[in-house]
Amino acid sequence: MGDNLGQYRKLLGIIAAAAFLALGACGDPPKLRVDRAVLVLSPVDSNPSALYFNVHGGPRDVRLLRVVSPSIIRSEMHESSKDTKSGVMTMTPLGQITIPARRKVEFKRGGKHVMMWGVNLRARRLGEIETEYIFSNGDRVLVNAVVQEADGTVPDERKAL
Ligand SMILES: [Cu+2]
Repeated sequence: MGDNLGQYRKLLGIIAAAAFLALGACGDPPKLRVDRAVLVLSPVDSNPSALYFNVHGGPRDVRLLRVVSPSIIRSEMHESSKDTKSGVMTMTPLGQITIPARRKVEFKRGGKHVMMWGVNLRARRLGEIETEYIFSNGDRVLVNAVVQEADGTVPDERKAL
């Protein structure tokens, strides 16, 4: 009887440990993060380039305040939309963008994007640019974005090296 009780207790211990591990795996809170960042260079140097990326929401709703980089002069968040009557694409500057908890917000061609002015030679040569996403909860997410020409090829300056 004593032996049985001991084994029963041991079994309970194993079940409790397994349940704890399972909770740990499922209970991880979602992490606010950014991926698939690509900066598409403007064919004309004086015109802004466009940054596209995905933001994955964390455990709570937050707002994306702005996106900065040490390799540019300035940036603005925009939304592209098509005028239903004329069919002409227009861009509107956006203020803060809500990133709902556990949801993905895509910045993509024909939609939301970040315009960047004055992309420096270093970023063009590296084919990569450091971008920082600043959120209303104080989170700052650093991501290296790929730098591409408008046709998807590597930047010209890189070829020239
Ligand atoms: Cu724009």
